Amino acid sequence: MKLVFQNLEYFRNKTAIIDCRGKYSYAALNNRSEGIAEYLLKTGTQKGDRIAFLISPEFDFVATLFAIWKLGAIAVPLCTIHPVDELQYAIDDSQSKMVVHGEEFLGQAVQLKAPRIVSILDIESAKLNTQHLKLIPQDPSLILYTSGTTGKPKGVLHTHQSLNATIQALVDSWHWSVEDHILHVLPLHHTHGLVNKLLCAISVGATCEFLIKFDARAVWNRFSEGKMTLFMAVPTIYSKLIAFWENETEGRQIELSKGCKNLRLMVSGSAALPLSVLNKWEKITGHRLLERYGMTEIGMAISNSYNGERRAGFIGTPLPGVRVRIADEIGDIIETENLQGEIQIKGAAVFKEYWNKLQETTESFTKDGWFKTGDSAVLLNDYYKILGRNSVDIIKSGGYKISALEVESKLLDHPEIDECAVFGIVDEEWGEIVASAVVSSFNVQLSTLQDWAKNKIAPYKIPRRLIVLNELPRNVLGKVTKDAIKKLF
Ligand code: MLC
Ligand code: AMP
Repeated sequence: MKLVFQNLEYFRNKTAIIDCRGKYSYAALNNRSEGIAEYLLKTGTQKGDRIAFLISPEFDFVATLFAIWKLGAIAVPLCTIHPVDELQYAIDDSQSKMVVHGEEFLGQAVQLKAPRIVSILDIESAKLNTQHLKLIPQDPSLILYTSGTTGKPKGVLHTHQSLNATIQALVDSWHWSVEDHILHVLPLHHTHGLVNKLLCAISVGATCEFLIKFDARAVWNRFSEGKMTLFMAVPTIYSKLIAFWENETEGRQIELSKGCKNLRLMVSGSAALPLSVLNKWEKITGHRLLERYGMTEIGMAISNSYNGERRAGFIGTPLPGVRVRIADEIGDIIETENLQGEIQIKGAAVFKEYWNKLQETTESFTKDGWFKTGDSAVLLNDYYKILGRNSVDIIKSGGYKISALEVESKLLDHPEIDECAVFGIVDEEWGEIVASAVVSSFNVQLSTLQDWAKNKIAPYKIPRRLIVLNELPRNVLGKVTKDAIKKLF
């Protein structure tokens, strides 16, 4: 099995990456990744070491990722909008030996602690002597941090083989080819941006064009140029694109809509796609969005059809190589359609373990080896439909997964907050937004809380709504009843 970074020379003259600085061929990508690998090797990197990197979505991000993989080391891509505390947590938890950073992150880099911290600009290109490096598909490749129900984020460890399983399933099911050109607007420390968009593109010799940050006008402009064949995003992005289109003049709307004609596929995932967005997007662009379902731990699992039915409100049928079942509250398998239960997954794309968390890993699987997603669904006429999540402590906002418990523990550091409860409330644009109820003898205000939280909490985790209560409602066991508080909003 050829791994994604082992095929670069095969496509050597094709354009691999376009970023804000220019265009780079597959040969240039291979050379740069060898240069970075040589530096990592000289500075003592060994197989299995973790290397963290804080680089914007651009050519050097991809070259660094492949350099790490060429040495059999484990890549830990960091979130470019996380405050220093959250970056440090990922570096410490993964026991990374080195942090490689882009020049724009120097401010963060000087505050970080790691055995070695290096700017990507200080790494010169050189030829790598790779002969003696042995890599097998079962070797660990990547740690992605994900929020869970237990507070602090967990490192999801994938192997080359598990990543490859998702890549192969998507390449086959969505007909990826060397002719494809994808517009990339998502962060690269999550599965959606990293695997579904970047790695699928590179695996087939396609072109991946990065926007450094999502911007509705820039996306519409790129569509209008007519070169893109593929687009993938979270539902919030489609909402924002629709809002932009609606604010344009009629003439301009016609032009923008026309620009989408050359695309062959537009995909939505990472959160539920509202029917209003599906319908408006189809009306505006003529594209019926293909909705699919996945998770950091399982890669992509379920998808609507490329050529066949894309059923509104449903996530589709299992992707090749993925086994799906639904289990009830006591773990019994539900065989009949239309009965709600938890989605459980088996297959080659499932992760290896939570990094250094044996107990959490064991608890996340059933005794017979199925991963318990925590998502609730039904099967109806062969298509799966997501109905919600088992835990009120997980929030999905704009495609980001947020742990309510993690936010609560940070808010409790605020000097004016005595008690707090954090939860998601439904929002048309963001799917959910973070809300909090607090007990505060000082009657804390939302704006002062938000100012205080900046630089302490990632921006998308900061509460957007606040209610001050005399006490938090609790059930007979003393547990805060978040569903009761939600009704107050
Ligand atoms: C930004 N903001 C958010 C937010 N993103 N608030 C809540 N939730 C979010 N997701 C806030 C900012 O803090 C800021 O607040 C204001 O919104 C505008 O910020 P912005 O940076 O200009 O927003 P924008 O660039 O429009 O970002 C929106 C977005 C981004 C949708 C592009 O959130 C995003 O990239 N989401 C994708 C996440 C993702 O890739 N998930 C995949 C996980 S993998 P203020 O107060 O300062 O104005 C996975 C598996 C699978 O789920 O199945 O794919
Ligand atoms: P993450 O843990 O960030 O990888 O997010 C994975 C979660 O996103 C899943 O467990 C689901 O809750 C949610 N998700 C992904 N795709 C969809 C979808 N199409 N519909 C509803 N929820 C989704």
